Amino acid sequence: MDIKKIIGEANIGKLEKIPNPAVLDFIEKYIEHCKPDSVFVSDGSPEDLDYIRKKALEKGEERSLSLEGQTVHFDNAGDQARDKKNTRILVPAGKDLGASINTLERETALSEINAIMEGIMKGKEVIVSFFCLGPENSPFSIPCLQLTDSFYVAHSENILYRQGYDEFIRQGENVSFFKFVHSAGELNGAGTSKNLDKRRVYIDLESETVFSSNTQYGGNTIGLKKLAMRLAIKKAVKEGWLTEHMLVMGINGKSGKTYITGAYPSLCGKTSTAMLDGESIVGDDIAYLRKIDGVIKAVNVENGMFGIIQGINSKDDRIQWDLLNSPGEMICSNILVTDDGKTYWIDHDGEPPAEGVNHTGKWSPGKKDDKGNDIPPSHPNARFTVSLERLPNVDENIHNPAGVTVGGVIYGGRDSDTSVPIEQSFDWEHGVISKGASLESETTAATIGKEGVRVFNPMSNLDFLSAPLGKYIRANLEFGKGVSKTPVVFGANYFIRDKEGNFLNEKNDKKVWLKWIEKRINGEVGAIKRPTGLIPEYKDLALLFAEVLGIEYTKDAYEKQFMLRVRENIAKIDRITEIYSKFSDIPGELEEVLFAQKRRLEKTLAGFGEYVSPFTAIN
Ligand code: SPV
Ligand code: MN
Repeated sequence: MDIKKIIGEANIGKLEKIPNPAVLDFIEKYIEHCKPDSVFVSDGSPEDLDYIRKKALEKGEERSLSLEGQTVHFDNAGDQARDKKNTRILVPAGKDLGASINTLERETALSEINAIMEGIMKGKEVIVSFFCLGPENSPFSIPCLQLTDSFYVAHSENILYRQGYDEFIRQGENVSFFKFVHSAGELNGAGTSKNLDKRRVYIDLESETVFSSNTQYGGNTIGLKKLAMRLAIKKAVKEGWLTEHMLVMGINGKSGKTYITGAYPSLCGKTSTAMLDGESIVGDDIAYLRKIDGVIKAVNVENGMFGIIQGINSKDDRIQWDLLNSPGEMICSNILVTDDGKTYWIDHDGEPPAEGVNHTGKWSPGKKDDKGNDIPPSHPNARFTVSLERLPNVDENIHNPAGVTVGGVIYGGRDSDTSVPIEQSFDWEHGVISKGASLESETTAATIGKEGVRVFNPMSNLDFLSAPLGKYIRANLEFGKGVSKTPVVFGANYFIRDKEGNFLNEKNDKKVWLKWIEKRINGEVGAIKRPTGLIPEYKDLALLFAEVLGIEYTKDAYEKQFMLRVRENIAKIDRITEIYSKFSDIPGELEEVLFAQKRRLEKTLAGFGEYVSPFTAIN
């Protein structure tokens, strides 16, 4: 096989400009192995991006929608979310990363994935692209090389990431870079991955390469998203910085703009928080945090968003609604599309159309699955891919190579019965341990499996860990030390319910919580001390609800939302300590902090009972 001939002269010309020989070696190796019929090297120029856009349509991987620039892509009905089971971190024989991480012995895994990928691109064109994680030319930048035989994946990456061809040239000969090889594998008549039994996402930490096969769903295929995140967590823990499943945003207040980061598991309000109108968005999913000159700085690793299209309506999510209803480049996946290219999704305004097409094929209201359950109009994990530049509230520092200064950090979960909507922790250590490392969340449609099951999800990063949990927690604890101003840590929970199962908050209440956070960081309001942290005072929230949402916030609502649920909080600590007792390398501080919290709660239980109103002072 004459590799150079397959790559072709024009492509070779583009590759020769990159001074790092490892780039060409890698490309040649995997072309030889995966055997595509042809190759397209993108240097990120407008013409190259356009070629990829057009090919995605031509090949049927995307179809045009009625609004100019919008397309739809469908994944196989069995390929709608991240496949945790078949996503493995490769480790050398005998090495153990602990129970929380799905590993596979490296040599075995590499031979398995090599066999799966041998000749997998026959009959297809492979797209070679260069990207940069984080802003270019910055201490945060990580160059990336992607090979994929899916124009949908390459197109998505062109929307979601900063182009990196120039960064590869700039960084010269010895740059180390992340590498991704993806193939959708054989496609069925509908153009979706057919051999889902051979779906694999294998992360080789040693060579910083990720292999992804027989899948199209973005979370399994878009190399720079969760695949790179796993490589970056290992790198960060080793080098003393953080890779987090976090939004980055600015909150406006009397003191100007304060930047915060926020970690929430998938489908728990991260994107809708990052996009709140009146505030500004730097990023909605993945952040790198570094200590630079004693100051904690964060950047958005990405340049676009892969947001969930569920429950977006004109009332609750104005910015997202407007975006979805205006022309401009956007890929929607796994929504409902009518004959005339109109779109619909779960909890869209108005009634669903009489018929349309979704990831299950032809759809009309009442369509049932094999088990006789109603199939909703769109998949609950339907997504839209769009550049952040298109948002009216994109932050001016999104590409700042120095990042933004982090004033606060939020850890948020989906918790129906334990945590109050918003609470400040006593200090960094208390926050990292009792909010971050103790995060629990009910499972959602973002991963394959049952929904609504309470699972442990430290820092909302459990699915992506590639370093032992204890080392990762240690890295977080150390990160807050030796800085001139330690970020203030908060816990958030938008999903607290009453005994009857009714949500106690409206979707927009988070606007108020954020304003309160901003005021706490800047020392503008007081707080009430509880065994679990510091909660807002009624009077401050009443003012904020009136100011921000124009509504009256009743004492009754406050009392219900901020009621201390003592037994539930004790039970949570018991669950968490039980989980951590199974690990050998957990920092001792964890047990100390949680034990002290349990003692405070037990004392409260003895003195005040199981449910304590926020109007009751606890000394
Ligand atoms: C998530 O599930 O956390 C996402 C989407 O942000 S995915 O790309 O699937 O990871
Ligand atoms: Mn995510």
